[in-house]
Amino acid sequence: MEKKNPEDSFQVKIDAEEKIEPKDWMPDEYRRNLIRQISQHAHSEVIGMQPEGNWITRAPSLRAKAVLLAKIQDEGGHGLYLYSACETLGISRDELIEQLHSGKAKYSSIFNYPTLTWADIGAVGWLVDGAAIVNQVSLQRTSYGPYSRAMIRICKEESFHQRQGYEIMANMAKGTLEQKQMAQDALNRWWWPSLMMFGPHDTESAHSAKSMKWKIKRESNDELRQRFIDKTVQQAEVIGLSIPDPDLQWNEQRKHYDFGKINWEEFTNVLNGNGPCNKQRMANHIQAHQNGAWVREAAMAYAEKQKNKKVPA
Ligand code: BYC
Repeated sequence: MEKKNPEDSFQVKIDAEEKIEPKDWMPDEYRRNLIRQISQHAHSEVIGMQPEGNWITRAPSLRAKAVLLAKIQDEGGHGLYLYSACETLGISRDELIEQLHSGKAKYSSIFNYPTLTWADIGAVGWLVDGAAIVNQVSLQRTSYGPYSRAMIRICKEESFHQRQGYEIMANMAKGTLEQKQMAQDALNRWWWPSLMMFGPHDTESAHSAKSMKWKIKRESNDELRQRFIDKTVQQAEVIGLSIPDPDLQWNEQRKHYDFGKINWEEFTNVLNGNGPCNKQRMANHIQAHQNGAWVREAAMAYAEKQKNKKVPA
């Protein structure tokens, strides 16, 4: 009988919706692509703590502060699940961090924008976590087992994050005129960068074809972006804010909103390190990593000591 080549058997498994687990055979390119995407995702979760952390000391009430603290801690936790999922592919945490610091690995463009007012915390939760959920619900069905399982847990927490952001925006929108203006201003500044989170249009997306074939990605950048827009326009209407897009219009034929042109030049600029906060975000991460060196050394020394401990007979 003719022997099947491993690539074919791999694709049969993928097509049958079986999960790929760490010890299973996988094409090198599948492994590389997953490391790229999962690590970018992990780095985004951790770098994403910075714009929100900026407001912990200035939260307008004890309740708001407790909620924000809990949310930011969750994001750190998401980073940890994702780094662990990524490590199952045979790369170490040190290498992943090194790739981030050297600029080889990306993190989401969205976290290179500043959080200027408290309303920005609302906009980040509502729009950024809202966009993240749309993407991540789809990724719960990704073909790689550890990534898919991490996503299931992350999605549960992200829906709380989205709601806390929407609550801030809703309260500000029904507050004083000045508060409503702050909420609208935050929406104006975060709307377009949130649409960029889904990546380039499908026709320009370098990795989509392979990622869809291998079911790393289950839906395309444009499909997910459209779903996010359709959901969010209605949410803005409910709280009386307007989406900053004069071309936004319901298309009865498509049963979707049509929307204006995304500024891809701005996106490329941010990806190339020239967004408003790229340098600051990276400098903070490098500094925090250096400051934590003694913690990693102590943890390693403790682990070593435990390993060498004699178990009493
Ligand atoms: N920012 O071929 P494409 C979160 C890069 S939410 C930066 O379409 P792919 C959080 C892309 O990496 C955010 N880079 O790529 C939320 C590629 O460059 P490389 C994180 C981007 O992978 C709230 C090139 O452009 N979520 O963490 O098929 C609070 C061509 O793109 C971006 C995830 O990462 C971008 N926006 O599709 C706290 C979700 N878009 O790598 C935290 C998982 C594209 O060849 N990731 N690029 O140098 C994904 O679903 C996919 O990676 C993407 C892009 C949809 C983002």
